Amino acid sequence: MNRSKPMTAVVLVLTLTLVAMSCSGGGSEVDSIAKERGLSQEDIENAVSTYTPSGEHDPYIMISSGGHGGQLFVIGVPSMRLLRSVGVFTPEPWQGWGYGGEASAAVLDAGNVEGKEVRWGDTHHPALSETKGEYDGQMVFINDKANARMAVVDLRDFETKQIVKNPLAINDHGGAFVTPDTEWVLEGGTYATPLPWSSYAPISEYQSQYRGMITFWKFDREARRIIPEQSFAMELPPYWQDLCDAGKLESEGWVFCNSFNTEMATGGIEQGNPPFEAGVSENDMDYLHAINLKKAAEVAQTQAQDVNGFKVLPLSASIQEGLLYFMPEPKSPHGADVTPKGDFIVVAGKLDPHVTIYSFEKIQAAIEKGTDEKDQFGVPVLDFDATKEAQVELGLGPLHTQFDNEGHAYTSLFLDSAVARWSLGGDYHDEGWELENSVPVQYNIGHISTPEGDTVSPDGQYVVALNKWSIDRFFPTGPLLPQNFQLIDNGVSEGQEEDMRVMYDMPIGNGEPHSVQIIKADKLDPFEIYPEVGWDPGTMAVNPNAAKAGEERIERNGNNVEIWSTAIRSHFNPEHVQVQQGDNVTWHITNLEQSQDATHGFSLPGYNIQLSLEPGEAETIRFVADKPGIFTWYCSEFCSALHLEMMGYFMVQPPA
Ligand code: K7E
Ligand code: CUA
Repeated sequence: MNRSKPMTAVVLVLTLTLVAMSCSGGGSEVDSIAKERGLSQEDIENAVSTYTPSGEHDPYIMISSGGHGGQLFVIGVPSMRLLRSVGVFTPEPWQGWGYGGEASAAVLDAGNVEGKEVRWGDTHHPALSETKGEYDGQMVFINDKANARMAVVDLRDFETKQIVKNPLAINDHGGAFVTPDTEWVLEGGTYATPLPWSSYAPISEYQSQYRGMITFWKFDREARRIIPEQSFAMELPPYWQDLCDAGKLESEGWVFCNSFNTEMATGGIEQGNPPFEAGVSENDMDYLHAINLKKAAEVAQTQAQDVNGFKVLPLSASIQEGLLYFMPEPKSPHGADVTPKGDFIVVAGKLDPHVTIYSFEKIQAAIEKGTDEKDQFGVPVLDFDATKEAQVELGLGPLHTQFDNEGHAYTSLFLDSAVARWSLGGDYHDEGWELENSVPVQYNIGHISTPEGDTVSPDGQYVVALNKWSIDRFFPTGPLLPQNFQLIDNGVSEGQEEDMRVMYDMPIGNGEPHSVQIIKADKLDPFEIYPEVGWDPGTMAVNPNAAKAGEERIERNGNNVEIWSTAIRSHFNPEHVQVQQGDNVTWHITNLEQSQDATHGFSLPGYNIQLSLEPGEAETIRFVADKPGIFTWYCSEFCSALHLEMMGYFMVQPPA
């Protein structure tokens, strides 16, 4: 619930009283600081509402995509302090992610695309794992739009444990989204290609050869891994499926996806064809896809076909079995967001100033009733008016919608650079479907997020606007500028509805986040140190072959050299490693530390090796000592007063 709100209010009142008191008393420090810095009363309120004293933790944690930086960010709310980044698709040296350690190499290699190393990703939509439609704080999933991959991150150590490459698609956008108990992780495609994309077909055969798809990755909660063999995809018409959302409560078992380019435009501006931007926006309506996932999972058991080693339900089977229905939706929509009770789907059309709200009950009734209308692929099209519940005019360029605990929805308005607050009808809010308030943001907002805002029980108080352009907000760091996350007070408290106000700007200077989710901090229970010394984060278990204290050694077997090393403040053991040029080196290193934050680095210059060994962690590196010379390795994490002394000599002797 809204626990910190009254507290914030109390602090605010106290401070303002202090300011007022001291003003009358001849000028307080707060007053004079504010005056000196040119801060308004509202600035002071905002500062007091977001300032988080040293040692205080934020009540919410925001998990942010890192855009084409290929990472995740972990940010405290309301302080908007960046706590860490998480290497996902992109190597990241601080975390030793992708710089020699076997565990990270295995994860990154699993994301290779048909044998090609791909070492970046375009992360769009993080999805926290859910239990009964509530974030459970166990995992987060994130898609790579560029290469159609899905990553699995464990929130016990905030490290990436798995990357799976979609064998059908070369790009995705409708992911990651999870079903209410995280049995399935959704990955919808975007730009249609032949299925799989690696089977060539000329673009002149677009309508017959190119297809869309949505993939349902099976998640195994015990193993904390996606199981590709139990996953399946649905073949879809070659419209560009965009964002999806999983049904919940009332609509659990269903999935809803937007699409655009139902025109099936194929571009070719250089041949005098309309450019994609025009060609895909000709029709007034595109199709909202409603998919019966529960039934599809059953049908896939018997009717799926093998495509590139992956189970795919042919479109004909989905039509035959009643797994797929379309509803017209205002053209070029973007977000499809299911309301907290699962009773409505909110669709925002980039080119339409309204949000359109569909009723799950009406959709079911329309399916029951049946329809003669079909698209050109034979997919039944339900009647727009029969399935629509309401439309609310919000402003220009509505994209994404999130919810609060008092029956409101918040929608980002890209073209208006604003956030709109509106009331939900049904039994959410007495006002019915109505625009209440909007606040300008700086600038060009994309996604939007509220605390637990897409779960079955959203919190309130905050809205975070993810702005694409920051323009004049910060010092200009050359022509490339950061994105701007803005923290907004939603203006709603226990039935009182006031104006929203922007409280804080947070520049994001690394990648372009698309979407975030905000979880209550007390739902997370991360390790302080790894549970046992010799821990392999790849398997989340002790590695029986990890180096142990007192058993450090170097063993040679022909030209294979195996080293068991330990690290503890402030030395490695051993400190000399002598090999012959051409030797195969296998090096196990364990950080023996048992105190929080006592991380050691292991950097071996010239060999592109850099590990981050958190307390208890064990890593293994394998390489060929192909370059002769004297290589000084050292601990790259400033761990102690004698940190510079924490080093060793790796001596590679050339043949005589
Ligand atoms: Cu940028 Cu969700 Cu990929 Cu909208 S998406 S903004
Ligand atoms: Cu260990 Cu620096």
